[in-house]
Amino acid sequence: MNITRIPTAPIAGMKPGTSGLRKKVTEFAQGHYLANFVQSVFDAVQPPTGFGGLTLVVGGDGRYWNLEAIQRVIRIAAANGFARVLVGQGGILSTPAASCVIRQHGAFGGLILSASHNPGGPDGDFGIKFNAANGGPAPEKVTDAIYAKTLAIGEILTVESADVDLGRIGTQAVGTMKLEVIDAVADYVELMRKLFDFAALRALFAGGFRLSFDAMHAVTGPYAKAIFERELGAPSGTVVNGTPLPDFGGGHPDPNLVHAKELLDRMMAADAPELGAASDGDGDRNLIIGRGIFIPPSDSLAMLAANAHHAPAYAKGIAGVARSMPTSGAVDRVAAKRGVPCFETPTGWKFFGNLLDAGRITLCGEESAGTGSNHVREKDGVWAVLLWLSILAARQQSVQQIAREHWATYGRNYYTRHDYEDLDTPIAKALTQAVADRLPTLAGQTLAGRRVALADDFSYTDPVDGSVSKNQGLRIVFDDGSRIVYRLSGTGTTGSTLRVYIERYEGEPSRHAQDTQDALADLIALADELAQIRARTGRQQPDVVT
Ligand code: VG1
Ligand code: CO
Repeated sequence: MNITRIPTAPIAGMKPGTSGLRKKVTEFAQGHYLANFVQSVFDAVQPPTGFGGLTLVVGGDGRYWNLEAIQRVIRIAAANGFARVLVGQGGILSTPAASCVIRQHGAFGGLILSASHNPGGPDGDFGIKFNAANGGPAPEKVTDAIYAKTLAIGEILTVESADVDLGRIGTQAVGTMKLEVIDAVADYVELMRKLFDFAALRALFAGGFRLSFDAMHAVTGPYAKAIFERELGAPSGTVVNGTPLPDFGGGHPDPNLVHAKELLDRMMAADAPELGAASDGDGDRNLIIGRGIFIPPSDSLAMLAANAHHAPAYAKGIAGVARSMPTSGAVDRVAAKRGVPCFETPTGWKFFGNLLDAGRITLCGEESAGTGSNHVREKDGVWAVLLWLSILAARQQSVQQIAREHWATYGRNYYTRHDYEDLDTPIAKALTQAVADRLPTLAGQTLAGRRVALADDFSYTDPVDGSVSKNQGLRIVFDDGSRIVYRLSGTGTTGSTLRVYIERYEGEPSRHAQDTQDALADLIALADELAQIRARTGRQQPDVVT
């Protein structure tokens, strides 16, 4: 095999502490930008004995430039000595499916090509990240090592070879490396069959139950069609926008109430289906809407935790749960009642990995519409819908009834997230710095009629390996459990995005009927006042309210 050594210079742009690289396609397509990152990953993770005998999994969400990027990754993997690369047919693997394939095939790790919920197309975003042998995003010590390599890289190894045929299932050779194109959905469907009672779900659909699943022209289409329509017998048309398109049909594959408005409107109509759901670009997020009722992701996590035993995989109960710090405390109340531990981690799925690997938790989730379990090491959109379906099948109640009963039992965590997108980075940084500077003076003060119990910059010590992650979000916690949290997004590609998370607990069911924004009005006003958001950014309101 002829290995070509291409001299290169360090690249800028990987944010330390993030699991990969997310940039405009135009940036990725320039010169050796992608190759630099891929080589940096291999330099950082290479075992002392090299990659001989090891398997790498590669797949993406089908966005613009996916196929080109995969061809390049394959050549670099061959030159770096991998024995085998597994690629999903057509270059497709949803993020949870990639996690599943890595685990199922005992791979060394995988490269996932996706910018998740960010828009695609020639002017859109692209991304790549490395997942380890457990199927999960690389932990911080690995991403730190990758980052260090991106600053020091001098050479890329690649081979000169023709493009492989990604449409044909089977084995091809790239130099001395075996390239296997695999069915992109088969392993994943097999895993779902083990976790859920497909016969019971088939019976649910046979009884006339209606689901509307919006794949948002992104990667979950093939998975959703295979599972909901073919395996479970839901009528065709259950999956809408089900063909992955390179530009996601010009849309923004982010399953929130703004970008999944079509689904929201369908679910609020008089003849709405029983359950509505949507997933994002790479298939790891989920939006859940029952007929006439939106279920906030933090509540969905709590409801799934409270009802998981209705699915065979979780019938024996759950070991524990975890949520990211800005996620509402709804799941904490379920854990307390069940007598299982609840962990509070920083934002990002990689922080759940150790807890899942150690068997300390079974379910976990984030307010950003990510829910998952120990079945893979990524959040999983289709899985969340299957768990909801299992619960609806077992309880024979509507989503509304389940939600109302849940809130009556556990109380309700009113919760909202306000996003201010594409702010000038210096303005966003100055704003959070000013809040950080004020935090020490806030403890003990009374604001909006509540006493501040805690005001700090969240820092996390991993209970499994003791590693410490600092600066994970500014939080102001009141003695009644209400909270205001400020964080800057780590996944945006233009300017800075400020996220403000606001929460209040209401234990009294008779006061549960309120609109969320009304229920939180005084805290929303306080959040603006404390950070001077309108004054500093010039924005009169957030771009996205969830
Ligand atoms: C966002 C979400 C976070 C999620 C991350 C990756 O990060 O808030 O909860 O883990 O996206 O999700 P940030 O830093 O922009 O707030 V995905 O669907 O892009 O893999
Ligand atoms: Co995603």
